[in-house]
Order: sequence, then C-alpha cells, then structure tokens
Amino acid sequence: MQWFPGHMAKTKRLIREQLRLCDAVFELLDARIPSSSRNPMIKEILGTKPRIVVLNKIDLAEPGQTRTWESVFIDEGHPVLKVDSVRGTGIRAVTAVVQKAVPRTGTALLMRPLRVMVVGIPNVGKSSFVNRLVGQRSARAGKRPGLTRGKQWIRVGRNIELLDTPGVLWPKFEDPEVGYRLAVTGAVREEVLDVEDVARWLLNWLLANSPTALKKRFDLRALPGECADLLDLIGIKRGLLLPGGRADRTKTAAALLKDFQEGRLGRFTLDET
Ligand SMILES: Nc1nc2c(ncn2[C@@H]2O[C@H](COP(=O)(O)OP(=O)(O)OP(=O)(O)O)[C@@H](O)[C@H]2O)c(=O)[nH]1
Ligand SMILES: [Mg+2]
Repeated sequence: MQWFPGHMAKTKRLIREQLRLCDAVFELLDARIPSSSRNPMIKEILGTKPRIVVLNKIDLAEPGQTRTWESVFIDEGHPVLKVDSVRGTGIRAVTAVVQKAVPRTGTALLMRPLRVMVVGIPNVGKSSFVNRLVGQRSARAGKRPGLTRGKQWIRVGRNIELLDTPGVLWPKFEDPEVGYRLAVTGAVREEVLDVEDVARWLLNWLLANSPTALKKRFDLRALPGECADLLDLIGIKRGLLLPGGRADRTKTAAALLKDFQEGRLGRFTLDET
C-alpha cells in the first residue's frame, strides 16, 4: 500500500509552517473511527496549540458511541464538536467553541480574526466542514464588499479565518486493524487497495458486530460462515457476475465498500473506547 505519497510529506511541512500564524486547530476525526483516524504525527506537530476535536460524519456513526468518544476527548482536555458537514448538524455551535478555546491575551489578538487551521486524514470532510461554516455566514459576508481574501485563508463571518489543508496519513500503521478501518471508511485511495481483502475484513466485522444489517441489506435468510462465500453470495444477489455466472468479486467488493461508506448498511462505529 502506497498511502504516504510525496504530497503528504509536503502537507506536513505546510502545517508546520502555517501553524505559527494560527491561534487554534480543528482536528477533524471520523466519528466512525475516532481513534484510528487520529494522526499520531499531528500531536507532535501541534505541540501546545489549542486543539478543537471535531467528530465529523456523525450521521454515519453509532450515536451512543459518539457520545462515549466525546467524553474521552473532553477528558483529554479538548473541546469537542459533533458535526455532520453535509447536512450542517452541529455547525452552529462552532464559532462559540472557537472563541472559548483561544485564550485572548494582548490587544493584537483582539484586533484581527482568529485563525484556525483545519487538519485531518484524507476524505474526513475538511473541505465540507469549511464550506458549511462559510455558507452559514455567506449572506452576511456578501453585504460587505471589499474584503480582501487570501488565496488559502477563508473568512468565516467577522471573527474567524480558516485554513483548509489537504489530508495527511502517516507512513506506517503500527496496528494493521487501523489500516483496514481507514480503508473501509474511505481514507485510502481505492487504487492502492486490495479491495477484495478490505471488503472481506468488513464482512468479518459485520458478521461479528451486526449480522442483521447484512441480512437486511442483501436480503439473505442465512449467512454462510466463510467470508469468501458471503462475498460471492452478495455478488450473485446483486447481479455482479462474470461471464459464466460466477460472482465478480472485485466489483462486489467495491460495491460493498461503497454501500458501507454511504451509510446504506447502517450507522457503525468501528473503534471501541
Ligand atoms: N455522510 C457524511 N458525509 C460527509 C460528511 N462530511 C463530508 N462528507 C463527505 O465525505 C467526502 C469527502 O469530503 P471532503 O470535504 O472533500 O473531505 P476532505 O477531508 O476535504 O478530503 P481531502 O481534501 O481529500 O483530504 C465527500 O463525499 C463529502 O460529501 C459528513 O458529515 N457526513
Ligand atoms: Mg479537502
């Protein structure tokens, strides 16, 4: 798996450089994998900069577990936001949390907007989150022409400036399970994945944690124990076939991952506290 291409090393440098200009950081985590989506390099880069944990994609995660994870991060000393950046759930609370998280010392800080950098793994929803925040105030911003905007800094209302950054992963997953969780939730580009292997991992997870979701989605009365069989069964059910009538495992695996990523199998949290 090649999940740490050159541009990620570049992003790491960008984060380091821009951090000096920032008052705080939004650490976007995927609510389905709050621990696996946490980049261990980020902690070391951010140092003591105030960090606001944003649990994004809460619409895809199991709500009870999201609350449990929220308390874990609060206990660590971070403010926590629970957000669905597509529908906008939780967005209204953001501004107040930022204002509270940044210690206001010195007049200089009061004279300019707060600068907050958005960091997170690929596909976690950083740009959606930024767009949601901007959209909320776009009418108001439109009434004040003449505002100069930097190329990368995006103004939110009067008080906050955001810096969207590209997604970063880290070079080595210590725990292979973390790699699988990142893969099934869509953080790793499909071209570098063995989709069949990842889909089998997901099927095993669902068999162990929510067999009824599988039965319901694919209209199966009973589940075979063997994962390869189950993948074939799903392929046949969905009509994803090779010439000759066998299931097309590659296509079936990709379709299953898509179903999971779009929430069609249900709401799941893969990381346990
Ligand atoms: N269901 C759901 N989907 C979301 C949410 N936030 C983002 N998405 C989807 O996730 C995908 C990635 O969103 P982006 O905002 O592009 O993610 P990103 O972190 O900016 O990705 P990179 O820039 O590639 O690192 C898109 O298909 C979004 O629609 C959310 O809260 N819920
Ligand atoms: Mg983006």
